[in-house]
Amino acid sequence: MSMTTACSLDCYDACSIEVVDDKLKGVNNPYTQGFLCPHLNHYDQHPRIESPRYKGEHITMDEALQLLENACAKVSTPSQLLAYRGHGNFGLMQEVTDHFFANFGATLTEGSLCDGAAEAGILEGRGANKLLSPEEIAKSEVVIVWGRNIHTTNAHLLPYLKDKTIIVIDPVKTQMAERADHFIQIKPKGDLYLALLLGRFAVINDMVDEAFLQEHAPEHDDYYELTQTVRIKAILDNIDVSLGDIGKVLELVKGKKTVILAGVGIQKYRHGADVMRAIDSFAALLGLFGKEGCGVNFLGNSKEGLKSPFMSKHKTKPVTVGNAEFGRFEMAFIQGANPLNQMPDTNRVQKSLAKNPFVVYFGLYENETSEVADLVIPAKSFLEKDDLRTSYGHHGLLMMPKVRESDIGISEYDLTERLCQTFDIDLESELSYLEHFSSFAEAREDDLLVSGREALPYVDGFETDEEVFCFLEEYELELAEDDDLFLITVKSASSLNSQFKRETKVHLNASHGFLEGEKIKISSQNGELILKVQLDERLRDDCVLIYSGTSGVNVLTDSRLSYEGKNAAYQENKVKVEKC
Ligand SMILES: Nc1nc2c(c(=O)[nH]1)N[C@H]1C(S)=C(S)[C@@H](COP(=O)(O)OP(=O)(O)OC[C@H]3O[C@@H](n4cnc5c(=O)[nH]c(N)nc54)[C@H](O)[C@@H]3O)O[C@H]1N2
Ligand SMILES: Nc1nc2c(c(=O)[nH]1)N[C@H]1C(S)=C(S)[C@@H](COP(=O)(O)OP(=O)(O)OC[C@H]3O[C@@H](n4cnc5c(=O)[nH]c(N)nc54)[C@H](O)[C@@H]3O)O[C@H]1N2
Ligand code: SF4
Ligand SMILES: [Mo]
Repeated sequence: MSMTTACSLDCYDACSIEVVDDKLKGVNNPYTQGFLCPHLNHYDQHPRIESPRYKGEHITMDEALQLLENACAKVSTPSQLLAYRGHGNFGLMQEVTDHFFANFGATLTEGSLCDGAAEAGILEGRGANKLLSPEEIAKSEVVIVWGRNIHTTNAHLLPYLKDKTIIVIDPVKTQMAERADHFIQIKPKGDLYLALLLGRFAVINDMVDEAFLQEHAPEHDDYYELTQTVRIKAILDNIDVSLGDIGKVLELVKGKKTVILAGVGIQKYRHGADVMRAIDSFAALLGLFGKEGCGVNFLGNSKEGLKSPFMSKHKTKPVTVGNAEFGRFEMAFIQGANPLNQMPDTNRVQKSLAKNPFVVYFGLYENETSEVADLVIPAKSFLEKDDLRTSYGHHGLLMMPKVRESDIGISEYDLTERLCQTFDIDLESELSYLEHFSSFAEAREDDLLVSGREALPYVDGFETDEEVFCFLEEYELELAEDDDLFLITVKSASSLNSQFKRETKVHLNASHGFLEGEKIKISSQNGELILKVQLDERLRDDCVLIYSGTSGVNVLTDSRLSYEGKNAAYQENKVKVEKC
């Protein structure tokens, strides 16, 4: 028997899956093109948490739920319960737990560990974060891949990029950089200046779209003035970009349908919102918004056009997810997340979790967080419960019906239903929520899309207060001149953040004099860790790379958030390396 569902993982691609004789296969639709990635090809090989546990002892699910209810009932005031939800599963029904916690009066989180800085920049400039679909990207002639590692994180977009002129801007020589028509191996954190200078030279070279600017972006002269504050030679030397690079980019995009694919790499800094705005500003000068085959694609708002049936806000003030103080609460409910590995500043998180008297971990796999939790509740996997999802990479609305029975775990809906019954909170049937979300679907040939979205985003203008594009107006950025190394911490091919097969090494090139496999100490002002070396000639001399999910990586990062967007800023700290 065969059934169709969709991958639940936090990924641009949101693939459709055919389950044939219990095996997972990629569906041959426009997004999935018949293949899945290693995570899903080996999905069933990763050991699950099979039974609930309390203080290390196995217990029944009913006992676990009873303990959960007792703990909720015992907090001195509901806001003393922190509900911390990650995106281990991207399904829309995952948020049903927010409904209970918000009604109960618990403290929820706001902000992001992921894309919040650039999203804040997009909202300021464009008023709404609309995604540019693969179908539109396919109509472009030139693609600028800016801080995004498409072969690893977004492989199903590759067929849409065939035969295009490719420009890559990245400190790492990625697979896409290998095949690019032009590659700028920029110094990390240099993007704001590069974007400002591209804008300035686009004006000098008469490449701006006057008609577009007049109608949609009237403040362009002010922006041009802002770009003139950049001291060209000193800055280009600092960010390791040449005037030739700028000339080459402008020559390649001139008169061409151009798309910029920006990834989270550009915005892992406190000033991340400004970087995105400067990139958007360059695009606006060229008139790239609202035109066929043109635009700027970041992680789009996957919820655009949907209305949540769940209560997710309450008068209790939320805490920011990037620096949540677990220790300030009497209870923490952690769902679909591994904060002890993925949040910045692991040493702080560890101490903070240790101070919390009742930590609940609700997830699929054992990890750093499940290890310290008082109560561990296994979840059902996406194959074992009903859900549906949207994506930040395409407009699909994908059904995720249950395709397997399992005795392991509990679904988010069933757990919520039990809590709502106990605490007398209204909850509708699971089916009615599934139908609610399904009602936002519109049929295309053989798949479903979120209805009402513009196929060509911003074709009717922008959604800012003045309904025009708002250029970046000011910036402040000091570029350090020390000899410390930049920390690049990005996604690996074998893991999905901390799920599946994690990387274990520190990557650097041979110029530092270390040998392959040698153990070295990496330290930042925040902490230190020891890892084995993997020599990696894709890197600049001034960078080390440690993949997301590597045990201990976030000992090096700190809890300061982005200036806008309340986002974690994983690459703000520089590091030193030494023999140990
Ligand atoms: N295989 C796999 N796929 C994933 C994930 C995973 O863990 N594994 N995670 C998913 C998630 S949660 C997300 S948010 C997406 C993110 O996917 P991407 O947007 O691709 O993000 P990253 O892999 O973090 O980084 C992308 C690129 O930014 C570059 N970069 C780093 N610093 C800078 C800089 O200062 N300037 C510039 N120009 N570039 C820089 C890096 O070298 C890297 O090539 O991927 C999703 N897909
Ligand atoms: N150093 C460094 N740190 C990073 C990043 C980086 O690039 N570098 N990236 C950041 C980014 S972009 C992101 S998005 C975050 C991600 O951070 P997290 O959201 O914490 O991601 P994961 O570590 O993958 O943890 C996901 C958890 O979800 C659980 N899970 C999976 N499916 C289900 C389900 O159906 N139900 C329930 N209840 N649980 C489930 C799994 O057990 C897993 O432990 O990390 C951030 N942290
Ligand atoms: S993780 Fe991404 S690429 Fe892999 S199957 Fe899921 S949606 Fe597709
Ligand atoms: Mo993310």
